[in-house]
Amino acid sequence: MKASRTIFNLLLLLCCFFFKLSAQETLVNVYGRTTQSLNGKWEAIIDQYDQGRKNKIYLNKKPAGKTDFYEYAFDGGLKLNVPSDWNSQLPELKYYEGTVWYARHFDAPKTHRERLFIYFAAVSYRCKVYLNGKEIAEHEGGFTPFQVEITGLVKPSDNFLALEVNNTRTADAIPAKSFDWWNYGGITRDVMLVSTPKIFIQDYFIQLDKNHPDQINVKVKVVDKQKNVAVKVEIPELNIRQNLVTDDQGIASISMANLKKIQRWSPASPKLYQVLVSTKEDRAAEWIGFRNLAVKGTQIYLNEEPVFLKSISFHEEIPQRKGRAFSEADAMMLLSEAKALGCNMIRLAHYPQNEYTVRAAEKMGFLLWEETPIWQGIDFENQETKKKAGKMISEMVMRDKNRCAISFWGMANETQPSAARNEFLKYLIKCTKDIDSTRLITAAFDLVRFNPDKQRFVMDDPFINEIDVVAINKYMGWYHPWPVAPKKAIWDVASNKPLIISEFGAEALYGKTGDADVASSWSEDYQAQLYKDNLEMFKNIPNLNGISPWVLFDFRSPFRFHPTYQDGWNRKGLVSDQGFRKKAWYVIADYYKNIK
Ligand code: GCB
Repeated sequence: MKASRTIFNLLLLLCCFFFKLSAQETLVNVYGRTTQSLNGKWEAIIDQYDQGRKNKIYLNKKPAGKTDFYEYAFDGGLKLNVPSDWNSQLPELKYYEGTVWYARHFDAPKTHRERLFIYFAAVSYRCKVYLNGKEIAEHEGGFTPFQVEITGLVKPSDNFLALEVNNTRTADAIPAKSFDWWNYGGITRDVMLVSTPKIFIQDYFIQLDKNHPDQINVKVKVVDKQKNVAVKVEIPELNIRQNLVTDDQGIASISMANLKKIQRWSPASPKLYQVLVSTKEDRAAEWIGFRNLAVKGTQIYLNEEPVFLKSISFHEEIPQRKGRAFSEADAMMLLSEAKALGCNMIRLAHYPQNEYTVRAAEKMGFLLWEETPIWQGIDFENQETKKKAGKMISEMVMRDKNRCAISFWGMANETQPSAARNEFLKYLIKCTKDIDSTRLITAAFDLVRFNPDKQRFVMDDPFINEIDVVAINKYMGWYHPWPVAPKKAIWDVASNKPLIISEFGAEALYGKTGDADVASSWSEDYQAQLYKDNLEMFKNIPNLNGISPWVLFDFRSPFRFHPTYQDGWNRKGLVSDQGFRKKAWYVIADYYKNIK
């Protein structure tokens, strides 16, 4: 036993040596595992000129003799909260874009569990991870999780973990050089140690069959392609207990048909079932909902009923704190305001938000649209960027594929037609469908224009043929003057598919009153009138399946220069940065209450 353990550790060490730079496939449902939090106060060094790596500050050397010295020390310096962005923690860091080093010590006492991982729920934007003086992983992408195995690298006590985190905007990144939200940097989500047995449950995908409302499909994957592993799947409330065995890919799957008593999840009744997946040594427990979602013609159906999507968007930001949202309490703050508005859906803009938000939204009965930051300005010609985008979308889909609330995978926001764009987005659809082919694929476009000859809004983008639901961002009355009265604004856009208005709105400074005309831009009255006008126009969109006003809360954005009305904020919120509801909030609340 002891010898095999030593060989195993040696092999792992070798693997770590050869593959040291790539983070590994993440465990599904990390919050349902045996974990130890590494959140808290971390030591930090601001490295504006990127000198830390050259000076090997991750070695954390201490001077030995009296004449010995190092030009750095983590102890006794700056401390930053993890999780949190750095920008909101220190006035000097508000606009900071560059490198910050984070470090902490931790103990990893031996448990009966054999393998140990460090899991990062998100680090923005790129980072290198060093453990006990060695670089062990790197990751790019600020909104998806990654993990690295540290079995064999870790000591029982006093391990030194350092992260080199950098949030410099670059043309090849995702998002790219500029984007309409704050470029928060830092270890913005949970960090934890995850311990598992040697052979553990890596992943599972459990959901209702797309076409059969009485069939649950289960696919479980154990690590390292271990075959002949006995896997048990239980859903006690449905009296389901299935014993499976893994094949030579380490996969065990089953379709359980004729299940008569499944109560399906819906926004009105967000029923979740406890699901237990176990092997002899490992066990993952969680709550999963079952529902059917489909498109027929121009209509979206939820559990065979037509559904109108009463959606809203928000960024992963707590406006009052001027920082990233990162906790369950934060998720509740954002979601309860959406609930009060009467929404049944949330477009999580413009990147995968933390798992607390996704899971709480599911419990509260929100359908979800999730997307990666393929926002305006992505370099579609760059093959490296394309690879990164594929990895990013795979990380998102891997993490959230068991959440029945997720209804739409968003491929992109406001992209312009080109051969390179089409190829890039088709690749993203493929990456998505390779993991999950059951959700509806969508993308938000802004190309809709008014054709004066036809007296109609039209759109030409052949890419809409690749997706299930077409989403349109259109700022009538704000960025675009009305070509005709709202009542006469007829739409002939993607007329053979379901259409969602995925953004519309106007900026208003809370408390600014004025007439509801152009002269009163920035006023709550103007914003409210613009909402009424748009709602009027929406009556003329025959294939309309839902709307998602932009946006629930005012949010921080370097795009917004007006000193009086914006002051570094995008003021399109229905709720102000201080949490006050603007007049337009009531227009939408009323619409959502009364729409059939
Ligand atoms: C858009 C973008 C969104 C912006 C918004 C605006 O079309 O999708 O990210 O924040 O417009 O306020 O201009």
